[in-house]
Amino acid sequence: MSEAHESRVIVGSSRRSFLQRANLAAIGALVGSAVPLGRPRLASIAAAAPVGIEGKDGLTVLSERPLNAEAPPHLLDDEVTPTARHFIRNNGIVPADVDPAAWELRIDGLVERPMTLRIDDLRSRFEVVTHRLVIECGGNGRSGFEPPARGNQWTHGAVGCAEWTGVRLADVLEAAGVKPSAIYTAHEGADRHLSGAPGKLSISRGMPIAKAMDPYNLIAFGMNGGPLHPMNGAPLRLVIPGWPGSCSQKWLTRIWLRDVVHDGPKMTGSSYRVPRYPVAPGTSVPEEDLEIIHAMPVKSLITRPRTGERVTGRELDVAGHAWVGDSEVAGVDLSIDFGATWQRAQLSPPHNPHAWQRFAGRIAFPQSGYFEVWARATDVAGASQPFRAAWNPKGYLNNAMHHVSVHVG
Ligand SMILES: Nc1nc2c(c(=O)[nH]1)N[C@H]1C(S)=C(S)[C@@H](COP(=O)(O)O)O[C@H]1N2
Ligand SMILES: [Mo]
Repeated sequence: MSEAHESRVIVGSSRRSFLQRANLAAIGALVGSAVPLGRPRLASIAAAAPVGIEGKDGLTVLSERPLNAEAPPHLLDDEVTPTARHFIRNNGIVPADVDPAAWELRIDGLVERPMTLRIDDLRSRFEVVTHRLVIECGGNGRSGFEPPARGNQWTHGAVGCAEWTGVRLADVLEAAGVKPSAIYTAHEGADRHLSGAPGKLSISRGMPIAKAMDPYNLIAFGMNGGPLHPMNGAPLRLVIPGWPGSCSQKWLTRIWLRDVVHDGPKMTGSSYRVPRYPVAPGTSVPEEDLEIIHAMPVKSLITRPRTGERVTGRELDVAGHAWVGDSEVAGVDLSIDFGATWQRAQLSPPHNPHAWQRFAGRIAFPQSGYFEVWARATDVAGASQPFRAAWNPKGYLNNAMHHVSVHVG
């Protein structure tokens, strides 16, 4: 897919706009009341008054209501994704006037000891830990599918690896006492449905108990040493690395344990579900033939150089990150001849399980001219990124190889 891929609205803290001048707590209300805008309209607004989001910098806005924004690859070069560059994926109306001291999380359903916890209770009753964890939207890369799938047309940037601070979900579930009959979690947050209907959830997803007990899942109240950004779920969220970002409920208010596969909004139908068998592009697949996405596939992103760059001399340093659902990346290879030959890049181990891994390589070009640098990650089980990912009706799991183009000489 082309990096030039349209210049949508760029948001930056250096630019002034009504959202930037607005009080943070009021952003949700403002975003919620914004009129739905199509892309042509966004473009014209960009010329007049660029949309800004306080505390975010350089993100490309895909939609304003709900607010969805991603980072271009070259802004994701940091090993720890700065809060300002972590993508935003909202389904509903962001809660306004959030009071962290009064925030309550309810743990109920099939537990021995249902409980309501404030953030202070989480801090005092459980061990507080900090991990670097990848959150990737299940629809990241959707814009690369043909025929196109409906939904946010994410390119490559609906992914980030921030440093999250909180308590282990597993510790809290153990304290509540998971009953043997529980098989699935169900998550609820305080954002309202876009329709504004009271009590209607915009999204409520869950996961099997085995995944819920992953010691790296966090109930997080901190991000990169500070509080959560309001758009990333302040004051409290789940971080469930390795699985579709939708499992990581923001503005978390409730974890409900169930004896059935959770059937909340965005768990059923075509949401976060893919065909059980290979289908031809454009096929309409019956709902009963779709299955819930679990771990995300192996993937990598070239964050240096920025695509389109001019290379002086014949050598180029290439760098980026690689990650994979519940496993580890074993190698990253680079190609400048469209996959005819590959050279191995250096790959760092993850800082902790579920963190992305840095790769770096030096390319020597045989001559001047136009080149594409392609990257391909392979996980420890031997699965590699494909040139093209299997088409599916909602455009999930696009882990096709990323590339940047460069002009040498
Ligand atoms: N309450 C709530 N939680 C949510 C969402 C949402 O709309 N509401 N979006 C989900 C989806 S689809 C993704 S990919 C991640 C994105 O997290 P981020 O916005 O912090 O990047 O949040 C998830 N948690
Ligand atoms: Mo998502």
